[in-house]
Amino acid sequence: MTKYLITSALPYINGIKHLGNLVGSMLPADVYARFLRQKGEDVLFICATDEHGTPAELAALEKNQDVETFCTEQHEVQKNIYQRFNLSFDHFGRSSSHQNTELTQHFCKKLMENGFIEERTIKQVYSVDDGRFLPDRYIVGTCPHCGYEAARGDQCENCTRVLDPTDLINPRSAVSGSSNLEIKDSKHLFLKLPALESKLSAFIDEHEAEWPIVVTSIARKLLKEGLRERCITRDLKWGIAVPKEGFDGKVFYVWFDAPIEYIGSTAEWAEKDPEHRNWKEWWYDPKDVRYVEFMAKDNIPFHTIMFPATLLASGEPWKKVDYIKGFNWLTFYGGKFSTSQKRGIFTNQALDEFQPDYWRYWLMANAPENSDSSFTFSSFAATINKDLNDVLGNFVNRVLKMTASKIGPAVPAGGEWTDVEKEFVRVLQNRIADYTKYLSEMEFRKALVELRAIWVEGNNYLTAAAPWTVIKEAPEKAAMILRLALNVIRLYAILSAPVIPETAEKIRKLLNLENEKISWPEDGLAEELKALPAGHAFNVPEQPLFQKITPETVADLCARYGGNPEE
Ligand code: B3M
Ligand code: ZN
Repeated sequence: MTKYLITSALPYINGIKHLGNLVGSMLPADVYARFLRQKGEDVLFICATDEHGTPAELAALEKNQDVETFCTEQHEVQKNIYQRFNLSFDHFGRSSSHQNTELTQHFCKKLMENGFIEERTIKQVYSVDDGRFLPDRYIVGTCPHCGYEAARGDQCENCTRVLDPTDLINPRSAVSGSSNLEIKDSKHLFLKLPALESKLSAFIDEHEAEWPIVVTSIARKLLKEGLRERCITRDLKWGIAVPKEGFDGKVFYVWFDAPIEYIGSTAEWAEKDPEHRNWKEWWYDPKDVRYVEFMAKDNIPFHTIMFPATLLASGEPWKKVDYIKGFNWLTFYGGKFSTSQKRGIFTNQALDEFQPDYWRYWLMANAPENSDSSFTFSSFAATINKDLNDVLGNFVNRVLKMTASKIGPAVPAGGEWTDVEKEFVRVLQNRIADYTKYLSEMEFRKALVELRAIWVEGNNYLTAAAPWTVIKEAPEKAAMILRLALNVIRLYAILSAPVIPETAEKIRKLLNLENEKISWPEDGLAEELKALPAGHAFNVPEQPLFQKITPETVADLCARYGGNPEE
């Protein structure tokens, strides 16, 4: 049997992520993992915080914390948010773990042994007063183009021009403000990507037909431009030490160790539980693992070139990705989400406003799969009100309340299905087949259109069958209709669970089905729709599953988060 290894791009530690980060990797990965688990597949779903690099150091500095404390705290903050979104990671690790340290150093040694690493001396800016080398963005000065006084060594924030630290007028250290800077020689390790070009090209060829265009086009473009040696070490204190003589005080470049943390996090998962001690079965020469990665498009170069290069160059049989699901951008009213400009809505804020399933549903229905998509509060409210409230919520409430009031709070017996029921079940069966196919293919927008249509079919059936009228003349028949409708509610909980797991759980509680195994309906839907036997007790909802979002709320959200109620 195939096992599924699923990884989501690792959220960077420097701050709380926005909705775009969530929908670009972690959330769709979760929907896919949940779907496969329900289908009975063996799934391992791995994520972690990406903790090294300059931005982590800078963020810690800003908070007046040492970077290790900062990362420990921020890891917990992010982990907690993802738990509240019900992201079902098997493990949410940390790239600063000892496992990742050992693995990263192991890979470096293998790459050196196999001749894929070259040592070079390069010129770096050294701050005498800080006693350290400064990466480009740690150097500030006056922009030669626009005169902005706080331009960074890599880019001027004011005129957006890309800069070299030596372009800056009056350069000084962003750490201390000192202008006592020197240019010094520094030794670094370079990964010889050109020597791996043909192997990488063959690796992309192998997957070209299957992978999304957004993924292969980026990889192809890089290969066409020609690969260059890439520096994989940095003059920083925070990071994984370089296991080589003469490299004291240097660490690996964050993008070298971050993808290795997919493996590292799996090793962390194993450490938690002796039952997982054979974790290498997922990664080292596995025979039966399908490995799927989720990420936004800016991460694609690292996952199609850099990480496979590391694995290939090791000469060891590490598992390489089988499928990459890449995403475009989610925008906020067509523009960028921005922390500094307080534009957009961040994951913690989102949870303070509404239950997680509202977000999960809107984000998956509007996932930026084939192009960018734009978040607006009006669109959000419209979708929640129509799809969740009017369609799903209404069906569940209506059926439970009507049955309880007209017959009683247990599944009624009733007679045989008529042709109307048989036709309804046939239509559902077809839609479920499509929904299942789209989820398997990770075509999430199409899948959600189908899920909604499945809910709509239930409402249509109920309207056509009209049990509230039928009950007067033919109580047996009305009972049959409601028994089927109650079973449809159970089915909806199963089918909706990958996308809106908390709602699915609420519905299952209403049906007293908390402990039922929620396996995916395969063929034989007719049987599935008889699962709830006559006499099975249910509960009447005390309040509706969802609450409508009013125009006033939309206006208020827009005022607080910077949106436009007219859009
Ligand atoms: N940390 C994503 C980012 O912050 C980056 C992903 C690493 S995946 C190995 O852009
Ligand atoms: Zn400028």
